[in-house]
Amino acid sequence: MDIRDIEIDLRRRLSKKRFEHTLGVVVTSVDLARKYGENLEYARLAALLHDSAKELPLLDMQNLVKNFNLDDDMLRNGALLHGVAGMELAKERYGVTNSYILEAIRVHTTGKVNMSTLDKIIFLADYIEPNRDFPGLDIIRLAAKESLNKGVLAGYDMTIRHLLDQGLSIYPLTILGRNDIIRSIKGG
Ligand code: DGI
Ligand code: FE
Ligand code: FE
Repeated sequence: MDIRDIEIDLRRRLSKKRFEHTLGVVVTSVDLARKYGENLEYARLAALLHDSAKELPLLDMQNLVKNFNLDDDMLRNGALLHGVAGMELAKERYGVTNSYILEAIRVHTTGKVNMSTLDKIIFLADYIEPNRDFPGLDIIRLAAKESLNKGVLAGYDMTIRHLLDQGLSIYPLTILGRNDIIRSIKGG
């Protein structure tokens, strides 16, 4: 499916709020791609599809990922699972084959160790897109202007703080991803 048709399909499938968030992530990802030297079309397509599975019932998400060996924490939580499910939907429904793009969709919620530039751009744009507004967001926006890694670190910090405040579990990959970014920043 070409990108215009994907956008039309998503406009129909997603709630207004989620679709507007998606368009915000597209604009912000393209800006970040320009700033940090990533392919603009990859950024556009990954951003457009990053939350494509977010509003599916948990059972549908689980069905999409049935060929993967995922742990129960991931499988029982749509807030985590929609990245992997979104990757599968991008393949099955929208015909995306580029593994660099698919990976950025897969890891956009938790991040991972050794994120690519595109992974970081989608992860960060998801926080700072213009429709987002929560206390502390200005810190992430400022960090994103300084460097991609500093922006991503500020995003991790915000998520982990939020999870702690809400008494929620922290998915281990989130911690490993944050440690890895700190290592990258220290190493230059
Ligand atoms: O899909 P979005 O709302 O645009 O953003 P997202 O994909 O970053 O998802 C945010 C949700 O994911 C939010 O409810 C918190 C949850 N989340 C992110 N990291 C973790 C997490 N939940 C758990 N349990 N553990 C995590 O490490
Ligand atoms: Fe998401
Ligand atoms: Fe999102």
